[in-house]
Order: sequence, then structure tokens, then C-alpha cells
Amino acid sequence: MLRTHHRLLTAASASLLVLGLAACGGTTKDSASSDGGAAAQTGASADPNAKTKEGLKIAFLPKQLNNPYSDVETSGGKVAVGELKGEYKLVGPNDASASSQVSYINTLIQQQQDVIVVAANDPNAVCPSLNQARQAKIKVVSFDSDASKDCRDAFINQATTQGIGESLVKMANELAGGEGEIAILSATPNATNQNAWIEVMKKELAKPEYSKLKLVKTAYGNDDDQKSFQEAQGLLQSYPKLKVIVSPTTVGIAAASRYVSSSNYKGKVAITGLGLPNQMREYVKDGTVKKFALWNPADIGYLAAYAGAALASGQITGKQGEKFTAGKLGEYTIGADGEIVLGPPTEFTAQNIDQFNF
Ligand code: RAM
Repeated sequence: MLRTHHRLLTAASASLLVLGLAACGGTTKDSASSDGGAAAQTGASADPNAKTKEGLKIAFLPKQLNNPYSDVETSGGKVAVGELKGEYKLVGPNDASASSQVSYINTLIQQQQDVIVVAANDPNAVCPSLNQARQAKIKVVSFDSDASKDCRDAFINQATTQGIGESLVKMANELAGGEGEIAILSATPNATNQNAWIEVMKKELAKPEYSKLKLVKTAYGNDDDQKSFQEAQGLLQSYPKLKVIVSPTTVGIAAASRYVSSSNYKGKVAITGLGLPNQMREYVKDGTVKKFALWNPADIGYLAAYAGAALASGQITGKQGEKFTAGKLGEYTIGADGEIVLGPPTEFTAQNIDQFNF
């Protein structure tokens, strides 16, 4: 595990599903950030004792603005930027399509932000503009959904990709009783995070212990509530023997649960995946959903802001092994490929859901 600090949620620690992986102020680009975005590649060295700069302009660009998940994520970022005495900004598109973020990045470059924190809707579409930002000495932190690793300085991953994929298959298997048809209801077809999780899921499903589970289809609801609702409906119509819909997106799992809870499929078809406890509570209480997982999205935004400030202050460059302190979350160590893992996800059930409010 890369994580060296203690996690929150102590009240609910029994329910934590550990997945077994396990310079000074100013907003201008001064000397401390003169190594630019390419520090990690050019061999520029970090100064862990450098003072955290005040007044940093830290801009958040989530996948899309009208997603409750992004709202929680960026709320944590805003708190962290406040603690860091920086300037917080939030911009973003209303849809999560591949190229929807490019114009926002270009504007953030013109505004001379110090840090851009981005959840990429497509790992490559954002790359040319992110690299322009880095040439302009803006530090780029991807969070939630990674950009290609050659166009960002660090990536805040919510949990390990392997652990999330394994957990999704494990929950689906339990809910299917070890055999039968399952389907995936994903976000957009280009989403880096969902695609990485689905790849792990497929590898898991190829293992002998899951030989009786059959993945019949991966559908895409594009992180749009209505489209996700319709796709859930379509899956159930097309696959009458479907036992479980696994939705690795908070938008998809909520829409699928809403559909199933008010249909004849309630109690017959299970829904699981990654959801926000506040959105899923009613479906857990009405019996539609037995279990699902997530992390606290606010912590991802919080950690991303601190990583961005550490980069912009010269404390880290994004190289493996560098350490920095992220406020209340404690110390983190950068892993391979500039990845910083928040921590293990939590599994939610009827027993523990009321302990969470996000
Ligand atoms: C949706 C988005 C986000 C993902 C969560 C789990 O809100 O796709 O990127 O991390 O679900």
C-alpha cells in the first residue's frame, strides 16, 4: 500500500472493505515552479522542505458539472484550497463527452492558473491542451479519471484500479449467487476510469472461480441520468435472464436502481456498483440494492488540491517515492507513474449506510 496515513471513517471502520492490495506567496510563476510541468521527466528535483506557497490559483475541471459526484469531489477541493490560502475556481462542461473539456483548459491557461485539477473525459483528447498548460508552467493533476500519463504531473486515484475491479466482480458474484448473466452499465465509452475498471473486471471474470458468471453486455449511459435509465431498461428487456447490473458510475447505478425499484424486476434483478450513499439510501431501504461501494469523493478533491500545491511549491515533482502532506488526510507517497492512491473503498449495505452523508 502506498498510503501511509490513517483514514477517516473510524466510526464505520468495521465496515471498511479493505481490498487486500491493497516558496513564498504570489500567484505568478516564479522560480520555485520554473521547472514547469515536465519536471518529472527532465529530472528536476523536489525540495520536500520548500514552503507551501500561498495565493496559488487552483482550478478544478471535473468530467461534468451537473453530476452530484463531481459536486462532492470539488467541495473537498474547495475546502483544501481554503486551507492552503489559495484561489479556488471551478469550471466544466455539462456533458462528459470526449472533447468537451478542451476549451476550458485553454481558458485556464490564458488565466494563468497555477494548478489545473482535471478528471479526463478522454485520456487523449485533453492532452495537447494539458501539455500547453504544462509548458506555461501550470501543474496538472488528474483526479478520478486519468489523462494520459505523459500530459499530467500526478494522478489522484480513488483506490487502486485493480481493487475496484475486483470488488465489483466480487459483489456481482455474491448477488448472482455464483452463476448466471450479468451486465455492466458504464459511463461514457471513453472514460479512462470506468474503462480501466472494466478491463480488470473482464480479467477477473476469466478466472475459474467466476466461470459460471457470464457478462452479456456492456452498455453506456454516458453519465446522463435519462440515458442511463433507458439503458438499464433496455438491458432488462434484451436479457430476460439477467441477474445483476453492475454500474461502476454513480449516475448509472442511481438511474438503474430507480428503474428497477419501480418495476416488476424489483427483488429479481440485483443492482450493484459504485454509488453515492445519499443517492442510494432509498434503494437500499426499499430492498432494491443490497450492496455497493465507493470512497468519499470529497477526499479526492481535497487530496488533489494538496498535491497540486505541493507540485506548484516544488515539494514534489511527480516522481515515484516523493512524499507530501495533505492536510487532515496525512502523508502520501507517490507511486509508479505519478499515481497517488486515496485509500480503500467502503462497501455500503443496509447495516451501515446511515453512517454516511455524502
Ligand atoms: C461517476 C463518474 C465518476 C466516477 C464515479 C464512480 O460519478 O463517472 O468519474 O468516479 O461515477
